[in-house]
Amino acid sequence: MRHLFSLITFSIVFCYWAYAQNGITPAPLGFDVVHSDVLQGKIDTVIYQSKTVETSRKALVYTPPGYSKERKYPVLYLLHGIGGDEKEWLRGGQPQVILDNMYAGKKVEPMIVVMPNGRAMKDDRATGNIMAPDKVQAFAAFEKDLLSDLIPFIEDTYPVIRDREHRAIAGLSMGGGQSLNFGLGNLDKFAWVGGFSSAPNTKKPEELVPDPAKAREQLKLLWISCGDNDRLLSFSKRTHDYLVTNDVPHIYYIEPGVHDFKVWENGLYMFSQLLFKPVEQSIFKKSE
Ligand code: FER
Repeated sequence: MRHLFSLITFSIVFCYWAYAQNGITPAPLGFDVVHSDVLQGKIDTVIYQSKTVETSRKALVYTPPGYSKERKYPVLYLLHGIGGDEKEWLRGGQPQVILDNMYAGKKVEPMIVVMPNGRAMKDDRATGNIMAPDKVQAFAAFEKDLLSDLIPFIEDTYPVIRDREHRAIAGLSMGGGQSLNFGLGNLDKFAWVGGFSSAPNTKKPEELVPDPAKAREQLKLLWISCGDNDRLLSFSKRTHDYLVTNDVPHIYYIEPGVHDFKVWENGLYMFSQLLFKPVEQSIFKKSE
């Protein structure tokens, strides 16, 4: 009996450990709370010239604790939702605190995180009717601003590694749709792609991934997460279904929740831990 008990305990602990090694355990309590003994990264506001929008534009850049110009870093582009701007993640989601805590726990590869304004138009504020067609269209126009203006600016300004395997894109809601559209649409630019609660701007699966074999070969990680009570869940689900049918490895992570920062903070916590390191292929099995 004692042996049986030990065996069961061992099995539970081992399974948890094995699961944890894959970096896909949900965020623990306190992950988004400032701890006084944890070193902090730094947030800069940068201004870049956009040929696409024909104006200067703002973005926020988080550099990790211990950041040094003598090193070269991979970059995560982290995008906001329809009611937000470059400050939305900071206002609602504490990404700098989440990342600081993960660095302290050695859970994450040192990386630069860029939070742009994804509404690529001259007046890019989230004011007035945020659903107005020109404002919604500006989220699509951001693809060109990102690829032709912002990424070159970041790569000329910060010590970054300039290849697809060191570039990730993820976002929440409209930003999740953008990340899937731009990431999967530009596999020569991004090897790591994540959509948290992706919005109706997400392209139809067959447009998103017209060449499953190419996606299979090129992607390091494709992450799709959503709250189970999010009214936008169908946009993640239809993408997941197509990826399963077409045998494209990805993580589909549905958690209890709605369309809010609880899900997006957890998405950032789980996704960012997997970035820029070898991906254990067994993590894909869980989501199919
Ligand atoms: C819509 C519903 C939601 C839509 C966009 C959203 C463009 C975006 C939500 C968000 O970013 O939080 O019909 O159409």
